[in-house]
Amino acid sequence: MEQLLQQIEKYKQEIAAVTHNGPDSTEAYRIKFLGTKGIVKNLFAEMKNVPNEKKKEFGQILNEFKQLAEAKYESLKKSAGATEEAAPDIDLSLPGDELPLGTRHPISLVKNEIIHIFGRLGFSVAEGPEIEDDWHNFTSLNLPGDHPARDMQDTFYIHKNPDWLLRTHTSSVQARVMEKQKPPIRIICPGRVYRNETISARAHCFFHQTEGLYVDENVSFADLKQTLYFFVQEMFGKDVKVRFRPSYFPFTEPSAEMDINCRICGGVGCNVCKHTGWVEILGSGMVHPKMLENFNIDSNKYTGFAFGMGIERICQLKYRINDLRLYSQNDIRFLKQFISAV
Ligand code: 2NL
Repeated sequence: MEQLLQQIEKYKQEIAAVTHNGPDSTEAYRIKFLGTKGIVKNLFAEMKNVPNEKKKEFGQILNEFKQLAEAKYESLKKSAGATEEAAPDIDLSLPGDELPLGTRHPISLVKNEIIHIFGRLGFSVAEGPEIEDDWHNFTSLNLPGDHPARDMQDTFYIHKNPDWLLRTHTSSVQARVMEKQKPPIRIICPGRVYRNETISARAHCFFHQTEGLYVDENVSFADLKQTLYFFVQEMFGKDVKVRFRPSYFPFTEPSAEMDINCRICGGVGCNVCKHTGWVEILGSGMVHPKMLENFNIDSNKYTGFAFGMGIERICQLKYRINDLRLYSQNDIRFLKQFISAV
């Protein structure tokens, strides 16, 4: 009996020292301890040699030992599973899957370029909400109630509250800046605007604009011309020719539109320049004094110029995109052409 107990203690130490070493060694362990001719079976066979009065005590010890041997076997099997999970059947030395990288949208490319060019002239970027109220989109900008730009046909109004609308231009952002900030003000306002138009190659219910505003002491029409001339030279190249034509905008006086010589046909005549050799790219003017006063800016002390341009139009001239619908159709064949543009 004493000998048997010593033997069991040795087996216990042996079991404790066994570690997981692959499926073969787990099976060897099972055969050695739990097999039909294994240690546990043999120890139970020794029961017949144990004196009757010790049988109960020995039986308990044997049962505990059997449980210990079985528990070890279960834990060896478990660690086998864990090892398999940790080492999935893949070859880590193979090259990875290629991730298809997106491209920047041409509108974003041109917008970023505009921001960069005006940034070098000290203009910062201002942004505002796309859902506006009547005051910021129209009234404060000198657009009287009967002005055609306020026409129901052009403006998307919000049903629940007709004082709210989708901004029709980004001038509303400038209005918000003038409300809060005193001159000097030198900002550009790029963003999406909405008009109730039938969608075609030449019109869309939303498009993008960049407007600009410079208000300070002694800002002149000469500053306006030179700023915009610098802009188109940077955008289209030093050889660009410009032309200013008198025009009308409700927020500026005097007002002018700026044309550049057609980048598509070089002046020979095409349908982008309507065979004139000139393409209109922006509207501009000196900020109407009445508007400065709307924002409590002293129009005797301060003057300013402002301008607005459609980003789609600049894009059309730069990348020869002649259908506005392409910008919002998300056709991958169109978008991936801009993969190398930054
Ligand atoms: C165009 C013409 C223009 C402005 C926008 C403006 C804004 C403020 C004050 C004065 Cl807050 N003017 N904006 C001025 C002249 C022309 O846009 O053809 N846009 C696409």
